[in-house]
Amino acid sequence: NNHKSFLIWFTGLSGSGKSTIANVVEQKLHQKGIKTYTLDGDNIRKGINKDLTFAPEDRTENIRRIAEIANLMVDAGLVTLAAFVSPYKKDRENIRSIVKDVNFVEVYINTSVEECERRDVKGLYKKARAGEIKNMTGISAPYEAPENPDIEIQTEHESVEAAAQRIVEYITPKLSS
Ligand code: GGZ
Repeated sequence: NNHKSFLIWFTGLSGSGKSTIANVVEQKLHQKGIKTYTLDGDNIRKGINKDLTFAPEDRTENIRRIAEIANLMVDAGLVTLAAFVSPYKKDRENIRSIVKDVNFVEVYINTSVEECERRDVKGLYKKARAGEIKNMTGISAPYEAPENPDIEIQTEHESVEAAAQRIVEYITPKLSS
């Protein structure tokens, strides 16, 4: 088990499919005997970052802390996956400077806000439309799409399985180089 470690960073709207795809990537890496860890809203925003809101400056701090934690995990030899909306370009650029550039793979989960709103898995879009949630990305807060992601997934045109397979194929040669 002497592979290189990576940070695979998933960015996209709420409900775009980041965590779903990250989980399948993780299963596929486990099948290859690779140890991974996934950081997401469930284990970060409920714990270490529970003091942070969705205001722009708090999102920036959220992403900064996650990048620092991910950097430690990459140092420890794990293939680390991170699934966060991460809507600001400058915050995502900052991740690259915290984690060494060569160890960073940016995956843009490109699902339209119309489709995310149709899915509305957690009912957040409905609440945002009703004004019960402020700063909802895609509705009342911006999402700055990546211009040059390493991988882009259009979930309206590609299955979860195919997307996950494509990500695994992208990183596999890098694990041993
Ligand atoms: C966006 C929100 C908001 C607002 C709560 N805007 O689909 P989810 O539920 O599980 O993913 C979203 C998650 C976003 O947290 P992140 O830490 O990824 O955001 S950021 O990177 O911008 O800091 C959503 C839920 O939290 N959620 N309110 N206003 N998403």
